[in-house]
Amino acid sequence: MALKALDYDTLNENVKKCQYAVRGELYLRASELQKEGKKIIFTNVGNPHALGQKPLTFPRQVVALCQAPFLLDDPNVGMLFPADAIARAKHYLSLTSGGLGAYSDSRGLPGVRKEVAEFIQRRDGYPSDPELIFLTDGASKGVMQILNCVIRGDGDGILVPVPQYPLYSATISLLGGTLVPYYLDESQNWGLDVNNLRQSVAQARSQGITVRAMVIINPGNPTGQCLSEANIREILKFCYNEKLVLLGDEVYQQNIYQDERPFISSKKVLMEMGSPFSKGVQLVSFHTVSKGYWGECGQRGGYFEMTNLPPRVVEEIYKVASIALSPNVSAQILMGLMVSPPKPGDISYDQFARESKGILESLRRRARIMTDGFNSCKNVVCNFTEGAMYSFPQIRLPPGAIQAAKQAGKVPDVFYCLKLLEATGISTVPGSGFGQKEGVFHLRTTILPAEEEMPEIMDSFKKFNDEFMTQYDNNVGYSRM
Ligand code: DCS
Repeated sequence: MALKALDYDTLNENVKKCQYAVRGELYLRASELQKEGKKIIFTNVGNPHALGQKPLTFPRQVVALCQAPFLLDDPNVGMLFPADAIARAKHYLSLTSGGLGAYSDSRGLPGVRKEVAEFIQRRDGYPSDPELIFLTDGASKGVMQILNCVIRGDGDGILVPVPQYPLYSATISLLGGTLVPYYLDESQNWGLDVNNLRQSVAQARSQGITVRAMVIINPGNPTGQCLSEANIREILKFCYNEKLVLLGDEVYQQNIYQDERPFISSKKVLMEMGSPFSKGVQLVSFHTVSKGYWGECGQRGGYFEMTNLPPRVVEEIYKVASIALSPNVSAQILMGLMVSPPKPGDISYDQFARESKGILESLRRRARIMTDGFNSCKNVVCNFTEGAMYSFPQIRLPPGAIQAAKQAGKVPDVFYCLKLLEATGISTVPGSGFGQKEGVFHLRTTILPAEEEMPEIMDSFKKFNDEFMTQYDNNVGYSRM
């Protein structure tokens, strides 16, 4: 039969190559099982509200009023909404060009971009220019826009940490670029060794690849490590020497569960380094409303800030953003609220502080419960989740299990995760979806299930795992560390 214009055989090859494990085979099987009536715990996506996290009250009040501005004219509005929420809704509506139903500028509302710049300035202690901040539909769209501007073809390489969040590998495939991996060191709590970077770049160059940019994810997904200031400085120096644009994915900056290394932004470290670095290194930093104690994934709000990009490049990025007309306006308002939340003395401050603190403290406890739970299991080792929303235990698979996976036509960690899903309803993502060293196996789970359900989930994991290990155990030839 003749091929259709758009048949699988005629599909863009880059689309076929692109893989996105977070919604891959495991997720599809979990959805099937759910339809069959099995209780599934979806820990495959960092989607806090889907696992029961309640939205923060104040921002939703403001957005609700912006969505339904006629409520502002209702004489009873003050009985349902606090005065500061009413005032903020009026403020944001005044920044729009016709409320939430009107497109904004393609870079986002100037008033919100100004609030983002003020936030960055307060956070880092260095000036930030609203003209260099673009609001986006989630951080994902920003990352895609910037990679689109960097990648000219398969001769262009992007340094990406392995393990990594597959937004990067998938987008690089889609855009026809080349992913240049650098490995994080599991035995050093997923630390980043600049010597590995040098080796990766040298190897890529020997294959004729022009390495153009480097991605860091801080705190890390799926690995959960928080970079030290010294490490970020080394990375920035490396980018300066090698002429690389640094893409700083900082979407988990609020999600920190240790006190030794508080979050420090790449922008702040760069500014502190002074000349020639502060004027020389090109940096694009990303943030979102999807993470932190907000967890507003479905709202799709994000921004990126550009440092040391020439005005003509910024103009071109604006042009490309303009093709999509406008980022989602209600999420721009949420972003405005995230960067300028209620302040001490405001009517809504106490409630806002109580809610956000409650979520963060619980996440910190959950990070601990998960890591300890995994480390109590047979043949499982797990670094502590210092930040972000994930636990990434290594599963040391016995040869019998690797053999059984082969027979089933599955990658070993996919085999393990499928068995886990069937036995317990826990839906995870196999480590192979993020990249890992050859012959080493992991899984990723979020730390997001409700705290009161955690002990039961970890018990059921342990029961499954220990039985699995006993079933396949013959005490020799384990997958290596
Ligand atoms: N960057 C990182 C490191 C992420 O983990 C995510 C989402 C994003 C960017 C994009 O988020 P938004 O587009 O929503 O701003 N993390 C996915 C994940 O691993 N699980 O859930 C979503």
